[in-house]
Amino acid sequence: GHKGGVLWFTGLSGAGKSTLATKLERALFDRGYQTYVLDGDNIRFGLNANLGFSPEDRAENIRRVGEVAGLFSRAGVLAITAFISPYQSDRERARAAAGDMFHEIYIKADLETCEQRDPKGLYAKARSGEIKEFTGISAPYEAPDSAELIVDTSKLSVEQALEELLTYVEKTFRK
Ligand code: GGZ
Repeated sequence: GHKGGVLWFTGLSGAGKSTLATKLERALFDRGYQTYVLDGDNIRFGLNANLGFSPEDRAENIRRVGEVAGLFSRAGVLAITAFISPYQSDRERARAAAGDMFHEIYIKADLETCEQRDPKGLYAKARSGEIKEFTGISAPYEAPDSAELIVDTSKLSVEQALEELLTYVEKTFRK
């Protein structure tokens, strides 16, 4: 079996958080893990549909996600969260809400890399001013200083990044 817990991904838009969360979930399912991915697609359109991207709204977004992830964790599920979560203080509060078994994972890619990828054209819109308060362009990103794991997606392939994550999960949550 495995322990419940929270894999808290943080990083810029385009760093690979959702991609890796989804692939990791699939790989862990094949290894008998119970997981649940929380990301913008299932949270920002539902539970957090009333929130935008001001610092206050991001704080509330992350606060709620931290609470929900904590519920999954205490139910024995491995929650994988994929939010930019740009503020250190919000991540620390999520850590406190989720209890021990909270593991902060920095999905790291520099701004230049993310902006070149720009899969949804959001960086271009942020540069032109069409999107305000965009993380990395017109809103801050505070890189973690005590992440349990750093996965550098500007240097690793998706497969290599996934391998690092799988190794970490098996080492940390297998029992
Ligand atoms: C950052 C934004 C913004 C602004 C819309 N700033 O790469 P995506 O598109 O698919 O994922 C990003 C997502 C970020 O939502 P989070 O809930 O993860 O943010 S936070 O943790 O800061 O609350 C991006 C899109 O929403 N998006 N506007 N202004 N990202």
